[in-house]
Amino acid sequence: MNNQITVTDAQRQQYAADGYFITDVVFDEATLAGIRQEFKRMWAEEIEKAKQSGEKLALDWAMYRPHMAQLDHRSPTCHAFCHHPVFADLCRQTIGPDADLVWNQAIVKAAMPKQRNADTWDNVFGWHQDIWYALNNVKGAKEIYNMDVLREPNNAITCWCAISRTTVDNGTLWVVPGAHKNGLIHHNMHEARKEWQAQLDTAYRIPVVLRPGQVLVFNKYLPHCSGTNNSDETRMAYQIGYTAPGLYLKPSADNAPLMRAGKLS
Ligand SMILES: O=C(O)CCC(=O)C(=O)O
Repeated sequence: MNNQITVTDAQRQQYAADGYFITDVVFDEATLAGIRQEFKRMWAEEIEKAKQSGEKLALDWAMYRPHMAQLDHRSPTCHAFCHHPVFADLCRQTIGPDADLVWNQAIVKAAMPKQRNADTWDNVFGWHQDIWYALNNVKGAKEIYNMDVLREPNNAITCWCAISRTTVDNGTLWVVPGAHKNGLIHHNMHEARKEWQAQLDTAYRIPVVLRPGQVLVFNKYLPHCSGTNNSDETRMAYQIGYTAPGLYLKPSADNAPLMRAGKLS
């Protein structure tokens, strides 16, 4: 099967050494515009839901940093995007010929108000490893996941797709190259923000600045975080996780085959 996109030797080497690589622009503007429209529609729904809950933190999150998960169930456009041949190409050349879609979420960062107090909530997302969230934030993880598959470092990729441009100013992702090699890092729960924070030295962090349509492909052990949106624009990313089959112990709506024997399912 011919690939639309090729993972180069340099990208493979960077993935092994640093825990990530970055693709060229691999999605066209029409595709991105379709996703942006869907994110905006569902974002408005999240804000409405949070308003009704009456909880301040829920409303702050919904307005300034909504994480909207498993959008393939809520939007045919998002479903088609998660099953795009580009991701099959990336999986085939990293994980192998069989891969499942196991996670997808939009992370939208609205521009923060310019006038705010130092102690006001902001839309930073603290340093973390995605594997820590899977182990510690998913209720009953041991009954849901096959732990050997979950912990294996090289059977999965996370694709963080820039749906808008992502810059230092608008709160892009930061990574610590090579820190995936340290395995699982301890995280503390920050109660006020209700988020896990990895305890690591971030002196060698670098920002991942992407054009719309580029993809950061990273390892589930790679620590990453994202900054405040200090710009005037909305930052949109779509984070999609793929794993070799066998992660879920029982059939789950959150697990869908992407590809078998190298062919899109
Ligand atoms: O896109 C972001 O701002 C952070 C997303 C992230 O790190 C995650 O959901 O694991």
